[in-house]
Amino acid sequence: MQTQVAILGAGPAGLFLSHLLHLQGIDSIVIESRSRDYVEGRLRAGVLEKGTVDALVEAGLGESLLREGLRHKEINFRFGGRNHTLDLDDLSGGRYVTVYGQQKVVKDIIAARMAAQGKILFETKAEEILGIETTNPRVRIVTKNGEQQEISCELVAGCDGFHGISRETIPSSILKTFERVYPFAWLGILAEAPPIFNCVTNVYHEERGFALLSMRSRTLSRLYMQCDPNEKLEDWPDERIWDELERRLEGTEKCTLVRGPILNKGITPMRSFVAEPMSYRRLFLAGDSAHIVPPTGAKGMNLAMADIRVLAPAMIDYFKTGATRLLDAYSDTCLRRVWKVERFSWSVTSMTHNFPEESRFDRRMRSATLDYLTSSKASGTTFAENFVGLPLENSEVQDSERDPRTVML
Ligand code: RFL
Ligand code: PHB
Repeated sequence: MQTQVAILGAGPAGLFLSHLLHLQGIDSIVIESRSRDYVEGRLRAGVLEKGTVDALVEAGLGESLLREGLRHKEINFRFGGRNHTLDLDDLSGGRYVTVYGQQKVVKDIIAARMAAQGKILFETKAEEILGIETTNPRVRIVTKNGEQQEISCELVAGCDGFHGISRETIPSSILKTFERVYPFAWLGILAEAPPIFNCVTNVYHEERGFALLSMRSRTLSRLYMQCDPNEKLEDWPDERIWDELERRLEGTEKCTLVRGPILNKGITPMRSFVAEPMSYRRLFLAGDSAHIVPPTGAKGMNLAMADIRVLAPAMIDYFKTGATRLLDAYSDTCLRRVWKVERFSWSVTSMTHNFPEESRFDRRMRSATLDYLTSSKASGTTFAENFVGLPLENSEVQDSERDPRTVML
């Protein structure tokens, strides 16, 4: 098989890239180890920054998103048993976030690719990327029948998530990784129950820790709470989950959850991770393959989409003009934003989660930080600016500033 761009992974990053390339007449093949049903049903993120929504709409992918997405101009923090609201609209100069499930974004893009006869190879695993230092890289794949094939291409996009194979293709002498694994996980549920607040609510309880109340529609709640990373789902029958969530919500300002059937449960470990550089010769990493943020802050998918908003124009410029300037600057351009978003996600996690071996003083500091956040315009503005989404970085990197490891040829 032959294509211009081989894309590993049909998550939001890989799919959006193949769609944007297609709009400019550039051919790609997406390789995805899972089935279409699995990818479309995978329950994950829900909060889209305005920049992500605008990019999807501009690319003709906004029909359901604009109809069904819930616009949130506020975010709540509940601590000390009381609710406090940040007015994102006011603090960020009229910006907001949109709640729309990641699996819907994935479904919308797959539908658009299928309608355009796009090539997505489901249940096909990328096993190895070969010849990345040559002008003709290849991806070795294995189909669901166990058949081995090669895809020959000009550029490779590594959008295969944290556990993919792309990142390891970068020689270990060049790849640097930065990581922090948190001493807690998130237990998340999707429940057929109307949300009790009409915006995302971060809850902090000094003894019991973090909880998050979000939603997918007016009748579906998406709820999370911090738990021990070694905890097993079997130990969390439905009633125990509701009881624990309610304990984290106790306080003077009453707030009672509506309990309903739990449709889905999962435990997600929490980490911060960055790989540098994000490109090597003809391989370009995007999304979770290059960086992970803890989900507090709701940034993972947005960051993946932001990478693609830099990568797609760079690839298009290369195929249209032969220029490698934007591709060579890709890693540096993305990493400036990545580190700022890593900082935000880490700081919101630290501000709202209990860590082992803390003193009562440490926990009271956390409540004081939240109090400052929700009562100071300066602090609220900083939070809002990050939560609605920082602007994309400019790709105009000077030759002298460019990381020589990322130069394509
Ligand atoms: P994905 O979505 O992981 O897709 C990678 C794809 O690559 C495939 N793959 C391979 N295919 C072929 N060959 C191989 N060798 C392969 N190895 C892997 C995989 O099957 C998969 O389909 O990465 P991508 O596209 O970079 O997208 C990243 C996002 O999925 C992720 O950052 C977000 O879900 C994170 N996240 C959130 N992000 C937000 O922006 N807002 C949120 O509100 C938000 N909430 C969340 C989240 C993630 C969560 N979990 C479960 C980790 C809440 C949670 C609980
Ligand atoms: C979600 O709705 O899934 C969600 C909301 C806010 C977060 C993370 C996830 O910080």
